[in-house]
Amino acid sequence: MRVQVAIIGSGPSGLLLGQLLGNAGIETVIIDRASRNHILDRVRAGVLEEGTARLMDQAGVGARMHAEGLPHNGFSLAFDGRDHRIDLFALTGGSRMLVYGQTELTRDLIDKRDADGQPSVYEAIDVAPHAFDGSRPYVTYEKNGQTHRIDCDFIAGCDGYHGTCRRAVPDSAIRTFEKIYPFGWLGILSEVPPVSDELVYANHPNGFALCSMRSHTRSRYYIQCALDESIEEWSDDRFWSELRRRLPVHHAEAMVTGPSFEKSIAPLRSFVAEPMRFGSLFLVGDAAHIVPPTGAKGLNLAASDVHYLFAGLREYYEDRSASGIDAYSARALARVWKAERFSWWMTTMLHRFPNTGDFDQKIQEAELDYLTHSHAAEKVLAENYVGLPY
Ligand code: RFL
Ligand code: PHB
Repeated sequence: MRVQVAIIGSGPSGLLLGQLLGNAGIETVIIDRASRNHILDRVRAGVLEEGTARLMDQAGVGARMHAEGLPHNGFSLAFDGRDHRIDLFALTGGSRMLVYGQTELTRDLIDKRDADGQPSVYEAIDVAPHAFDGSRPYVTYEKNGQTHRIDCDFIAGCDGYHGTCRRAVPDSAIRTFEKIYPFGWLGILSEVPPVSDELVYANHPNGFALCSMRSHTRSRYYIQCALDESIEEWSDDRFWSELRRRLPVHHAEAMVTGPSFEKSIAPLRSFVAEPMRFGSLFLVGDAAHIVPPTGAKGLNLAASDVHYLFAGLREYYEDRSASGIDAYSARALARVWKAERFSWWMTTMLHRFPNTGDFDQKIQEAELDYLTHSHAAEKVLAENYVGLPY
């Protein structure tokens, strides 16, 4: 088989890139090691920047997102028993976020790819990129006991943090930067109405908590937990009472609880690989960078990478110019590092760090106090939260 662009990974990065390229008449195949159902069942991000929503429109898959997504004009910072509203819309001169689950976005893209008859391979074993330092790269994988080879012009490594593409790059050609946080997020989904119309990010002596949602009837809640905790130790009752404890009283009293139908612990990490291009291999999304989820930036960064790479590849095929693909890594990384900074800052401001001394605790309190009393500081938060322009 031969295609112009072989895409490894059928998450949001690979699917969005595949759809944009397909619409522009550029042939792709998407190869993933997971099954279609596994990909469709994953629960992850929930909040889209306007730039991500625009890309979904550009890909021709925005209809359900606009019909079912919930526009959010602000969110709350809760600490010291009080709420402080960040009015994103007013502070940014008219930007808002859209609550629409990554699960739904992925489904829209997979359905469209199927409807367009574009090829995807699921449950592929030992997927590997080859010869990407030259002009004849190819991808191999095994399926049903047979080895397959796909020749291509370019390989898009959209295979997430644990993928194979970044690891295929020789150590001498790549530099990585990493920060591991000493806690994780325990998250649940429950079929109960959200405690508030907007998201609530809470800083409490017991640790961070986040009230998010997927719809008017489905809530997504998170609490900071230790890394060595196991899910089995967290009954639903224990989760609800700890979440309540970390919220201002009016939220705790208003909270509707019910059984959870998804419960998981995610570690928090900041990570960047540089550069994001190695010959004819491009790294996109989580394959190249990870942010802690506190700033809601992971999926949105994947989308801006896709925007830059799609623009470069289209220029290459339509105008016979390599300038866009040559600029891809630098353009993407400039935005990535600002989102890394913002996500680190939100994480540092809102979590309780084990073994923090009194000085650091006082600095955190001063940060929150400053933020909620300075219009300039609120504007900086809002500008970054809605996503820097691209
Ligand atoms: P993905 O989604 O990880 O998809 C990668 C795909 O590659 C496949 N794969 C392989 N295929 C072939 N061979 C291999 N060796 C392979 N290894 C892996 C996998 O099966 C998979 O299908 O990466 P992508 O597409 O770059 O998308 C990134 C986003 O998924 C991620 O950044 C977000 O989910 C992060 N994130 C959030 N981002 C936001 O923008 N807003 C949020 O509100 C938000 N909340 C979150 C989050 C991530 C979370 N977790 C669980 C880490 C909340 C949480 C709890
Ligand atoms: C989510 O709804 O899953 C979510 C929302 C905001 C975040 C992180 C996760 O910052």
